[in-house]
Amino acid sequence: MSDDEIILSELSDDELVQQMHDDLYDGLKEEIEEGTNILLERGWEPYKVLTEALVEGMRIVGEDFRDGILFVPEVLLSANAMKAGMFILRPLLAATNAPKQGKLVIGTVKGDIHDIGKNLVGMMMEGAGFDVVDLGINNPVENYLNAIEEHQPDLIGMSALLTTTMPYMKVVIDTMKEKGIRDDYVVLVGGAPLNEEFGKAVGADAYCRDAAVAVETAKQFMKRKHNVHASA
Ligand code: B12
Repeated sequence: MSDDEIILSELSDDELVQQMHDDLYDGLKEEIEEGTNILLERGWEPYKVLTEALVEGMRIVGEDFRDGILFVPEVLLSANAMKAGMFILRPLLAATNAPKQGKLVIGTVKGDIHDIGKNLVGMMMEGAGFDVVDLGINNPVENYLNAIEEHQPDLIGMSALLTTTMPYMKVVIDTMKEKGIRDDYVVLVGGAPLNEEFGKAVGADAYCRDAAVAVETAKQFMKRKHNVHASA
């Protein structure tokens, strides 16, 4: 072992989180797994590990990708490392014994293969007591319609990370309108290039900035739904 090799378990919490940002940047999957486990062993809440070590690391990757410092192959490695960390956290986030809330069908829209944010929303929703049907990436409108028919969800979630794919959300919502089923479901949309205004423009019920907001918003809609049923 060389003198300058870093032993993750010997770092302080702050140093370790910093190191994990670097390791995520360098796409080092095993180091991310190890760092995630160390923070958990030190008593960190899974959500804190997720946001402070992983999501923040990916934010930095995103900046350098945007600025042309990192390229697709490198970002793919970062994404794989991030997913390895998320894989460890997923069962912990899901094991909260939250009361059953409802069902969500979620997918990334057609033409778009970004799935980290969608997966994260799915994980957090599971943790909050929702059943989650994950349609994966690159979903044409038919996939959403088939899933609606098969799973009878309460909520539909659509994710898009590209300015070129986000308009497809309107295609899905408009098709639901044409079929007369739009108002039977709560439609949530999200993804880095979206905003509140866009959510309104495509006819979604809500745009959610991040997974935590998605959970809160979904819960509120479920509460409203129950109240409507109770007073009907
Ligand atoms: C990782 C990444 C990739 C990876 C994806 C790996 C994977 N499995 O997902 C790879 C390398 C494959 C990739 C490819 C490309 N990418 Co890319 N990618 C990114 C990057 C760096 C990070 C995205 C990410 O995972 N963020 C972390 C997660 C946690 O955040 P999030 O996705 O925003 O999700 C949160 C919220 O938005 C919200 N949310 C998300 N979805 C949903 C859904 C619902 C229902 C709700 C309620 C909430 C919600 O909650 C999430 C959790 O808090 C972004 C940079 C950025 N700023 O976003 C670029 C970025 C999105 N990519 C970009 C580009 C251009 C591309 C490519 C076209 C590059 C190329 N030349 O090939 C391809 C497109 C491929 C395709 N057809 O989809 C651009 C898009 C620019 C634009 N204006 O459209 C960005 C912004 C980078 C940049 N600035 O240039 N990319």
